[in-house]
Amino acid sequence: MKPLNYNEKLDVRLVLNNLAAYRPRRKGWTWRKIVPNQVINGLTYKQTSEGLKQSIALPAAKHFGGIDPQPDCVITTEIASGRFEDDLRRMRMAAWHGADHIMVIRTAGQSHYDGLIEGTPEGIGGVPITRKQIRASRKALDLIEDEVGRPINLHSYVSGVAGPEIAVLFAEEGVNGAHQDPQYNVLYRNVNMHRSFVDAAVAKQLMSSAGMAQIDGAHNANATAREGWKVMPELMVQHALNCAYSRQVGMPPENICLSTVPPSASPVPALSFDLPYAVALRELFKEYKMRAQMNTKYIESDAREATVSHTLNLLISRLTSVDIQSTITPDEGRNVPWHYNNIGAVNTAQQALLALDGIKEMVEIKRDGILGERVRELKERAVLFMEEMLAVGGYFSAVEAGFFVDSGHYPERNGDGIARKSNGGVAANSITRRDTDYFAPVCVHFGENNVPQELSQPCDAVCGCTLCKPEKIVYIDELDEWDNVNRRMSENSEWQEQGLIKPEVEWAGDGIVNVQMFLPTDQRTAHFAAIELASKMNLSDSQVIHKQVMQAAEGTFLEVKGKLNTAIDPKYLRMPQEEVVLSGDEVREAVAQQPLRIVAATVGSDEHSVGLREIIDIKHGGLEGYGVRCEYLGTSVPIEKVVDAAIELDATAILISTIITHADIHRINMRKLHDLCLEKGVRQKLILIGGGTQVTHEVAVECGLDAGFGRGTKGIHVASFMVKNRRERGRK
Ligand code: Z97
Repeated sequence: MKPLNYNEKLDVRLVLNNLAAYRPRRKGWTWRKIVPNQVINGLTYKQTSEGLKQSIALPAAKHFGGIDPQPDCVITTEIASGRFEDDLRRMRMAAWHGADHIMVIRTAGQSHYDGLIEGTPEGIGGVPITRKQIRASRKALDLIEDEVGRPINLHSYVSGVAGPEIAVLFAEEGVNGAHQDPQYNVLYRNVNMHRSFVDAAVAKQLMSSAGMAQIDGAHNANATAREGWKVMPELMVQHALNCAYSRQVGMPPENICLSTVPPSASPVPALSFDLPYAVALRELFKEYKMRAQMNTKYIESDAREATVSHTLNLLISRLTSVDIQSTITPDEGRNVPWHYNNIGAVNTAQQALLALDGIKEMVEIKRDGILGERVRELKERAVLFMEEMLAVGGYFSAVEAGFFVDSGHYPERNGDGIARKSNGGVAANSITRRDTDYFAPVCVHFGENNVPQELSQPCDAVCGCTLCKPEKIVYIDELDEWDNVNRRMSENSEWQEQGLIKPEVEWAGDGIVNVQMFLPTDQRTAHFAAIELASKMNLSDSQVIHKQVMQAAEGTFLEVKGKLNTAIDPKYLRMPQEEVVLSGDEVREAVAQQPLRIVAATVGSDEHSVGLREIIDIKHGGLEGYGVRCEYLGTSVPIEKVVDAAIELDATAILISTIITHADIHRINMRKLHDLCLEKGVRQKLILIGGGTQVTHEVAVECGLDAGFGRGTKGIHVASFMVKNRRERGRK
C-alpha cells in the first residue's frame, strides 16, 4: 500500500484489500529508544526517547517552539469501539499523539468462546478478535508507524478455553503483546483451574517464541474487590504466581510485565497507600517490567475527576518506575470510550510524564518513617499470604477456600472472595495424560515431545508448521454475510462518497454529539429537563451520561449524549476566506517603505491592558517589532478621545480592545468607533480594528470595522492585516 499522507484519511478498503497475502513484517515487542540527557530546543530532558517524524504536540507546545518530546516509556491506549474499521482510525489518531501500544479490547466475554472466530463481526465494548481483524490492524499499524516514525505494538488477550489457539494465532500474525494470566481464567471466567494452568504453559511458550510482551491480570483483583485498595497484599501474590509460572515455562524476564495499579483514589489519602505499594512491588519484582495500569475501580462519569486520578497515578509512575504507561479513557466510567477521550488520556500521560521528567534527581523517597514501615508491612502481608497458601495445600486449595479477591486487608478476611472448585468450572476433566510416545509435529510445544530422530525439526513430519511456513495458514475472510465490515461500510458509503460530514464519537457516521448544560434546578428535574431540551435540539436517543450537583437548589451540571440525524455538505458551507499572514520580513519592509502609525486603547470602562499591550509591545513580538509607531492611550479611554488622537497624529489605524464584556459592550464600542469616524469624515482614511476575548473577525466586520482579532492573536497577524489592507486601499 502506498504511504499515508497526513492530510488524507486512512482508506480502510485499501487496508482490507488482499489481506490474504499480508504477512507481519516483524514479530515481538519493541521498546522506545531512550536518549539520556536529551536536549530539545535548549531544554534538557532526563527521561525521554527518540522523537517522532510526525506528531501532534501538546497544546502548550506552541509557546515552546512546538516541541513534542516523547517520554521514555511506552504509552498505551485502549481501543474499544466495537467496530474494528473504526478502531483503525482511532489507532492513527492515538499514534499521532504519541501512543505506541495499541490494546484492542476484546468484545465482552470473548474468553467464553471455546474456539477461534473468523471475519469481522461487531462487538460490544470491544471487537471480536479474529485473524482478519488482527491482520488488518497490523497492516494499518505498519502504515501508521511509518507515518509517525516509531514502531507501534499491537496487543490483545490470551484467555479462555481457546487460549492456546489464540496464542498460536497471535504468534502467526505478529501480535506484539498480550495479557496472559491463568488466574484470570480461574477467578473471573470460571475456567477449570488445572486446565487453565496447562493451557497457560502452552500459551506462554508460544508467546515467548514470538517475542511477545506479557501483561498479567493482577489489576483485575483491585477492580473487582469490593474495597479495591485492601487487596494490596493479594495483588503482589498474584504477580508472584504469574511471574514464577511464566519463568518456569521459559519466558524471558524482560518480556514479563506486571500489571500494577495504584489501588486507591482520592478522597482517601491515596498516595499514602499507593506510593508504599508501588515501592514494595518494584523492590520485590526488580527483574520484571512495570506496566502501570491506572486505577479504573474508582472512575465515575466525571472525566475531570478521572483525569486527576490518572495524573496522580502518573506521579507514582515517575516517583518509582514505569516501562509501559497505560491510559484509560477518562470516560471509561460511562462505558462509552470515545476516540477523542482516548487522545485525552494519552495527552494526560505525556503531559504529566514530561512535567515530572527527572523528578527523582530532585526528590528522594524517604525510607525511614511511615513509607518504610508500610513497604515492609505490605511485603510481610504478601509473604504471609503465600505461606498460608502453601499451608492449605497450594494455589488450587487456596482458590477453593476463597483466598482471592477477598476485600479484607490480609490477614484479615471478609469471606467475600471468589471461590472455585478444583474439579469444577468450564472444561473440567478435559486434561488427558499424554501417551509415552506422544509426538506433536509442531515446533513450539510445551512439555515432552518424542520427535523422531530422523527429523531435524518436529514440523518436518508435516512438511512445516504455520509458524515456520506462514503460507500454510488458512485465511478465512468472512463467515457471516450480514455481520461484517463490508456491509457496515456500505451503509456509510453513500454519504462518505459525497464527502458529507457527520458528527461521530463511537462509530463513523453515528451522529452522536455530547452537549454540556447547566440547569438551575435540582438533580432529578434537571435530568428529565435535559432530555427534553435535547429533543428540542433535534437529538434522538438522548441519555444523560454525567451529572453533578452544583448545589441542591441552585442547579446541576449535565452532559447529554444524543444523535443528530443530519449531515453537512462542505460544498455549501459558508466559510470566511482564510487570512494569509505575511512574513515578518515582508511586513518590516513594507513599513520601512511607508511608515505606519497606530493609535491604540482599551476602551469604555475596561481596565484590562495585557492583551492589547502584547499586540503592541516589542518584547512580546508585537507591532513595535515591525517598525510600527504605536501611540498607546491607556485603559478606559472614551472612543471620542481615541478618534481625536488618531486625527491629530495622522494615524493609519486605530486599535481598540475590549477584554471584559457583558451585555455586548464589545459590539457597542466597535459600532461607536465606526460611527464616530464616519461622522468626522475619517472612516475611509483609517483602518479600524477591534480586539478582545469575545471578538471575532466576523463580529467586528458586522459592527462596521475592517477587522477583528480574538484569542491567540499575535502582533504579526495585526501588522500583516494592516499592510495588506493599506495596499488594497491604495489599489482602489
Ligand atoms: C487492562 N484496563 O488494561 P476477556 N486476560 C487478562 C485480562 O486482564 C483481561 C482479559 C484476559 C484493562 C482492560 C481488562 N482485562 C482489560 C489477564 C481483561 C480479557 O475479556 O475475558 O475475553 O479477556 O488490562
